[in-house]
Amino acid sequence: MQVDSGGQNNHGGGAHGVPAPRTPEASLAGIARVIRDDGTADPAEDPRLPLALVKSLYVAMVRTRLIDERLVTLQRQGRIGFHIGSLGEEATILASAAAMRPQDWIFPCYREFGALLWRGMPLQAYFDNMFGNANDPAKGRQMPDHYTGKPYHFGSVSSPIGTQMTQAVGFAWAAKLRKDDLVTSAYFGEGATSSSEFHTAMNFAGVFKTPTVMLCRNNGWAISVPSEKQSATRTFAEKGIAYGVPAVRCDGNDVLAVYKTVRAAVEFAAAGGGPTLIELMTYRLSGHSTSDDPRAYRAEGEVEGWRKADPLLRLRKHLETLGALTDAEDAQLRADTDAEIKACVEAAEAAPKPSLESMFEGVYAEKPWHLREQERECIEGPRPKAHH
Ligand SMILES: Cc1ncc(C[n+]2csc(CCOP(=O)(O)OP(=O)(O)O)c2C)c(N)n1
Repeated sequence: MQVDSGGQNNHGGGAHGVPAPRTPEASLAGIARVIRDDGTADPAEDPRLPLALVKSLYVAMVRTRLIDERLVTLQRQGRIGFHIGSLGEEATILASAAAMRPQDWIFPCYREFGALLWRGMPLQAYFDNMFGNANDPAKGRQMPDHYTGKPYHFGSVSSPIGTQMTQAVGFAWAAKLRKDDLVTSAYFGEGATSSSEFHTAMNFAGVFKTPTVMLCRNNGWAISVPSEKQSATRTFAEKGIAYGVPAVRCDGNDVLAVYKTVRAAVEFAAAGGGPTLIELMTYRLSGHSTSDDPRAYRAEGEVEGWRKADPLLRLRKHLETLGALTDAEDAQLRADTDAEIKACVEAAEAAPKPSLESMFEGVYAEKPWHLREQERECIEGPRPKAHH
């Protein structure tokens, strides 16, 4: 795989510093895609996935979208503290997760709950995490959306930008040394390519040829920093060249193109070829998180343009051209998903809070004396002051 490093910068703008025309047309020009504007698949590019897989990707993307919307409402109502979602980026996340093999490990950024659900985490467990209740797999010790999924071969979300990249590369190196048939992937935004972890991970991956797929979701923004101000390179993919890592750019709103590109990188890694850097061109339709108001720094017109390139609309149109989805089926899917979400919210809200004792569990096999003392004071209150 080779990256086309010529031509325009990340969002079709000119030289560094020149305002970019931040439209889907400019961003996606000349980039590998499969689903054409009329909804049909380009026969020369079509990976010819089984229809059942394509439909299950649509179901998962709709589910992810509806969960996202519900969580924003819950946060606005003060029922959860925070949410960071994937509105507009569902194809980058679901299709790449689907392209990984079951034994492969995924190291998430923080927008990839859809990948965790794809891997089989029950929706209830995710909502338990969002409410931080006693059933939360992370035991209510983390912010919402800081999930963990060891049974699903899914690393824990780490807040510091970029840490998952070195984790993914280190894990892959260990697998390679042990001769395990295992590939890892790391998700990150284009802003994270400015972190030292990116450079450490890429250098290590390039030198040791680790079986790693580096998934850069170029969604146009790193909170309020536009992608064209993030780097002086014309693409983020071309950063791979400096590390001897093959790189490719792909239409991130085209579910079939993402699957095809990631699957090729997984097979390349599994065959001993080493890492690949994939720049998935997409757009963050929402704010950075529920703590952000993007109206303070970006034009609403820009967002409107990208709404028309919504990956869900594109996949729906594709399924319609195949005669594989009717309006009634789509409405039923949404109604069923809404009911599933509602039941999970009710159960998560009704569940007890984590116990005070649970704060002292899970680190030591045998609690040291000072922890036991702190636990007692925490639960019984401070000891009365000694009288001298
Ligand atoms: C080391 C570190 N620096 C800064 C932050 C604050 N921060 C959280 S998200 C973010 C932007 C990340 O943007 P990008 O990597 O493009 O990912 P996106 O959110 O767009 O998916 C920043 C600066 C952090 N979490 N960690």
